Amino acid sequence: MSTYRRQGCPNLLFPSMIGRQMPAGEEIMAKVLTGDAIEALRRDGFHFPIHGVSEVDAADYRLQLETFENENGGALKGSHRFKSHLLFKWLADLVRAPHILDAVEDLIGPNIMCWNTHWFIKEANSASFVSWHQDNNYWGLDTEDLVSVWVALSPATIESGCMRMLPGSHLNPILPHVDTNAEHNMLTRGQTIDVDIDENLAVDVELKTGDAALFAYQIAHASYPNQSDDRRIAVALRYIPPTAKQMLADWDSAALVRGEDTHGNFEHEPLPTCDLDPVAVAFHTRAEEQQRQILYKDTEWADARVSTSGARAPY
Ligand SMILES: O=C(O)CCC(=O)C(=O)O
Repeated sequence: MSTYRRQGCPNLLFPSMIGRQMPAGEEIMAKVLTGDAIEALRRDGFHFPIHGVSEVDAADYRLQLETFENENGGALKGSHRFKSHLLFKWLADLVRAPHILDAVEDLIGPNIMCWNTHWFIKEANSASFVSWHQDNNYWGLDTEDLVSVWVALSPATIESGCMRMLPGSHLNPILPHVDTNAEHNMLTRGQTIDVDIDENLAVDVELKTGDAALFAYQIAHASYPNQSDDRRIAVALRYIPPTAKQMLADWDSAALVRGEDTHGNFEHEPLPTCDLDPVAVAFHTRAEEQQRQILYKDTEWADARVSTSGARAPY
């Protein structure tokens, strides 16, 4: 436990802390994050490392992932890279792990929904990269309180193409983005911030296997190709408070992982009882299709993976 004294800070990163009715100057008990960590998240928009999973568990999860890949035609394909906590039991358990939820609770309060899980896998010596972007530019969620917990299942180093973050960029309004659809860009539309980023100010988020980084919905971040001989494997867990709303679709879903759903804005996702549990897989098919429609809204792939002109969506 640590205590955190709230400063008279008008630019609150996580407004739910106001919802916790913490009068200015009073102390709250944080469950796991130190005051410095919370302050870093507010000031910089990210904090790392925190404990994600043990090295033994990281190796086991990697084995389970790679076994699934080997049995299903190779590297995890697009539809399996989103909302995978509905497919894999170990991931359903990880998004509910008390030590991770304690950290998220310190930031957004006791009612927590897991909205998504995203895989970011860069093959060894591959050209895959992630352009500079802000997640709140395209996920459609009306909240400033989304917290990402990015868990490294292999080393994230400068050589392997770790994330880079621009401190304080979460305090800006959404910056203009363009869709580049660039080859090797891991983002669905190659979304790229359309203003110059001063790379000298960026911080490399290097993580050991099993460690995790916390970051804000609005932070500008990117990553470069993997020049190492191992795969760079990460899964990002996305948490929201129930006050969040989906603005780009009439329907969206999330798993209630702690506390209560005070607003009913998301259909609750089932907890899989095993890998590829048929009930959860059926839910995943619906939820992942909705994700696709949100991500490709206003493009030729808004309605189907293959457009009327015959072009296949990148994912
Ligand atoms: O894994 C990466 O390199 C980028 C991750 C990312 O963009 C995200 O988690 O939002």
